[in-house]
Amino acid sequence: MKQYRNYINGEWRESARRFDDHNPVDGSVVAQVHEADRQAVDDAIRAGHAAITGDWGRTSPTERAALLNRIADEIDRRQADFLEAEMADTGKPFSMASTIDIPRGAANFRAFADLIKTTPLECFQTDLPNGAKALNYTVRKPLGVVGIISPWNLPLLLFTWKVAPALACGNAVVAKPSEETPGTATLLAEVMETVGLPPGVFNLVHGFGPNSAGEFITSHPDIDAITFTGESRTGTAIMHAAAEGVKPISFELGGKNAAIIFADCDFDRMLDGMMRAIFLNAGQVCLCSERVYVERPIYEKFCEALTQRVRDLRLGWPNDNDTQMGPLISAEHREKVLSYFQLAREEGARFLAGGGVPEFGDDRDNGYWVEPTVIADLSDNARCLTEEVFGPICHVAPFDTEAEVIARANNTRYGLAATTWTSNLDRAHRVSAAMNVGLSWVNSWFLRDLRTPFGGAGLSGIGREGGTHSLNFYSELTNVCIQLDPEPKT
Ligand code: NAD
Ligand code: 6OD
Repeated sequence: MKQYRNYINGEWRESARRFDDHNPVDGSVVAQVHEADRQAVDDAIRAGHAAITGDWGRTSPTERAALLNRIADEIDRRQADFLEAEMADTGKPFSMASTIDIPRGAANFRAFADLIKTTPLECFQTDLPNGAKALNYTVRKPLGVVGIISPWNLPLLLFTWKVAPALACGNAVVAKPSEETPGTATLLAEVMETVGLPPGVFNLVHGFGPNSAGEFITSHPDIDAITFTGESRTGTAIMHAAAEGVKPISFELGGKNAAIIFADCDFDRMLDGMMRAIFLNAGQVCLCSERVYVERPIYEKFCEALTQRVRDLRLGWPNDNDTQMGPLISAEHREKVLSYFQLAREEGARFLAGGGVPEFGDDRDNGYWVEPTVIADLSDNARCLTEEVFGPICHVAPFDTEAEVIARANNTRYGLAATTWTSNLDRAHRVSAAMNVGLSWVNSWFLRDLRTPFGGAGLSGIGREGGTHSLNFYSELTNVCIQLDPEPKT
C-alpha cells in the first residue's frame, strides 16, 4: 500500500497514526496517510524558524525566483505522476486535471518567480513646506513561518497558490493539504527535495482540522501568519485561533455565486460557458454558479437547452476521454449534497434534471456520485438559494429588469464571484461593477490572470491574494525614511 508521509526539516517522517485515502470514483483505498501529531507540527515550525535565521533568510529574490522556476520545471517533468495522484484522490476527469489542476500548479510557481523579481519597491521623495526633504522606500521582508491550510477541490492548484508566493517572499511554510487529497502535496514535497530547497523551508504535515494537524498549526504560538482556503465556518474557527497572537490571516472561503443572463447574449457561447460554470469539477469549485438568473424572454429556451445538455453530460472514469463529470469527493460530502436535494423538494422546487444518484452497474456504484441537477421555482430566500451546496446543482429563475436582477444577485451574505452574459457593452460594465463580489466575469467564467486580486467579500473571505496582493500579504514591509540635507554643510 502506498504511504503518504510527512516532510519535516528535509526528512520524511512516519507516524503511528494513519488513515486511509479513498478514491471517490469507487471508494477504493489509494494510500495510507501518516497523521502528524502535535510534536511533528512543533518540529516543523521550529525547523521553519531555523531555516529563516539560517541561509534561507539571506537568499535574494533572484535566487528564490530561480528555485521557484526549478520547482515548476520539476512539476512539469513529473506531470504524469501528479496527474495520477490528483485523479486518484479526486476522481476528476483527465480533461480537467491535465488542463487546469496540474498546469496551474507549475504556473503558480512561475508567476511568483516573475513577480518577486520584477515588482518594484515603493519610493517617495518628500518635500515638506518647511523645507525638509526626505527619501522614503520600502523594504520587503518575510513574515516568518506561514501556516498554510488548503481544501480538496483543486488540491495542487490551491496548495501551490499559497506555497509559491510564501516562498517567493522568503518565508518558511508549514503546509497541510486536505485529509481527502494528500497525494499531490506529497509529490510536491518530493519535488522540493529534488530541487534542493534547504531543509525546514517547506514542511508538509498531514491530518485533519480540529484536534489534529490543522488546529495544531493555527493555534501554535510560533506561527507568524495563517493563510486558509476552505469553508466559511472553518474560517470562523481559525480566526478564533489566530486572534490569540494577533496573527495576520488571509481567507478564501465559500460562495453562493450568481450568473446573470440577458436576452441579448450570444446564446450558444453562454450555454457552453454556463455548463462549465455550473458543473466543472462536479460543481465543487468555490466560483461555481449555483444561482442562475435569466431574462424572461429567453428563460424557457434556456431551461430547455440547459436540461438537454445536462441529460447529455457524460459521467465516467477519470481516464476516459469522453468523461465530463466525476464524483463528489467523499461519502460525507455526498450525504451533504443529497440532503440539499431533499431540502429542495421540501422547499417546493421543481426538478428539471437530476436529483438522484446514478447507477452504473459496476464498481462506481461504491463511489460517491450524484446526478447533475437543475431546479427551479424556489423563492430567493429558500435555504437552497442562500446556503452553499458545493455540488453539481443550480437553481434557475427568471428576471425582468436590470435593477431587479442586480438586487437579487447581491442578496446574499457571500460575495465571491459573479458572471454576466450580455452583448450590450454599457450593460456589461454597469452590471459587472455593481456585483458585490471579489470576482466579476463578463461573457466568461474562471478566466484567470494570476497578477489580479483574487478573494471575496462577506462570508467569502478576508483579503485578496494574487499578484502584488500576495506579495504584500506574505511580506512585512518596512518603510525607510532618510532625511536629506537641503544644503551641503560648509
Ligand atoms: P474545510 O473548511 O472543511 O477544510 C479545509 C481545510 O481546513 C482542510 O485542510 C481541513 O483539514 C482544515 N480544517 C478543518 N477544520 C479546521 C480547523 N478547525 N482548524 C484548522 N484547520 C481546519 O473545506 P473543504 O470542505 O476542504 O473545502 C470546501 C470549501 O472550500 C467550500 O466551502 C468552498 O467554497 C471553499 N473553497 C473556497 C475557495 C476560495 O478561493 N474562496 C477555493 C476553494 C474552496
Ligand atoms: O484560480 C485561483 O487562483 C483560485 N484560487 C481558484 C479558486 C477556486 C475555488 O475553488
